[in-house]
Amino acid sequence: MDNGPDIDEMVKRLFSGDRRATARLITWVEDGMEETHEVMRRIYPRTGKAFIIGITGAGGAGKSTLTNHLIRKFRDQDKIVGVVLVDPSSPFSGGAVLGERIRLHSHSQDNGVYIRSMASRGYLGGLSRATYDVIRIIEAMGAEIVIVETLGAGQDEIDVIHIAHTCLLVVTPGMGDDIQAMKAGIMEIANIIVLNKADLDGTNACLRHLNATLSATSFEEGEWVPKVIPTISVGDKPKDIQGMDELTAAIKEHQTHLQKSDAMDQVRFERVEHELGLILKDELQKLIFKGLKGTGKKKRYIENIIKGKDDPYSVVDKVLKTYIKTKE
Ligand SMILES: Nc1nc2c(ncn2[C@@H]2O[C@H](COP(=O)(O)OP(=O)(O)OP(=O)(O)O)[C@@H](O)[C@H]2O)c(=O)[nH]1
Ligand SMILES: [Mg+2]
Repeated sequence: MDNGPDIDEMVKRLFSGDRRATARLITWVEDGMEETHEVMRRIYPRTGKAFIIGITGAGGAGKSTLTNHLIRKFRDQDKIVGVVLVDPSSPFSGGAVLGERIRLHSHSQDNGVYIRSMASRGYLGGLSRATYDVIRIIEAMGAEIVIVETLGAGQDEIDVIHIAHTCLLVVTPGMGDDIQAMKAGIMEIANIIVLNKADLDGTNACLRHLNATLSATSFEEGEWVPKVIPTISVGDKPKDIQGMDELTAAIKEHQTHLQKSDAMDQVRFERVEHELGLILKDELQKLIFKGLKGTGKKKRYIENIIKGKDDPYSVVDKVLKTYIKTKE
């Protein structure tokens, strides 16, 4: 009798929006289970259609608090929402005001929200292959919107832009120097710059600075000009919360802009391009290590590198030449 996991059953449950099946499948992916290949193959045709919002920024900028507000906005529109938190530096606690509501959401009372955090950065800080798979699983579960929260700003490369259709960069007042430093990259990262914590000192100066940076940048005809949206995401009373309507309107506007241009196809292309590269790298490595198994070669390679007789680059060259016949 085959006691392996029942892929048919799991995929069926996933398609029906079953949260426990979703959670289980994500764990399979994170554990690198063999079965995930078959799962991904089967669910793939049902994925790729959700609208993906990336939300990035420094630790503690307010990404999760803003995500809470966005979840509520999208739930008000009856959209099924998935949230993936990559390497959160603090738990997704929910803002003070919305805490209760979100706790409710994340505790399976509302089948319309699925939140998952994952400690899964690839090498070089890029989003790992598992992130792509997890997003696809959540899409297959039925999510129409997927919010991906990643830590980081001002880094050379923020991979979330390759996954997300709309990318929010969250900054806070007092980040003036940081913003200065990332001036060049900021337009490439952010479709919308959220100036969160607009209740704090320095907000106006920061706004002026951001707008000046934008005005000093030239945009081509028809090109999207990043929007700056000030927000206050926490407060004692609901009316203390500000900028959420403007933020959702800006997201909608960017989505419309993408749909009018060919940018939507461009994002789709880049996402698949990255995904393909990641899977290829992974599988190639697995294949080669499998081939070396039992030969003692892997151990020898490592020892030689440690002894200084060889280096990883030469070893990889050698291994590739031996195991892969390239058509020259
Ligand atoms: N004053 C003020 N505090 C805020 C605002 N938004 C969020 N905060 C607070 O900032 C802290 C960090 O908020 P989070 O939403 O956890 O920030 P984050 O960017 O998700 O943080 P990490 O996931 O740890 O990187 C919390 O204590 C929030 O209550 C705001 O608009 N104003
Ligand atoms: Mg967070």
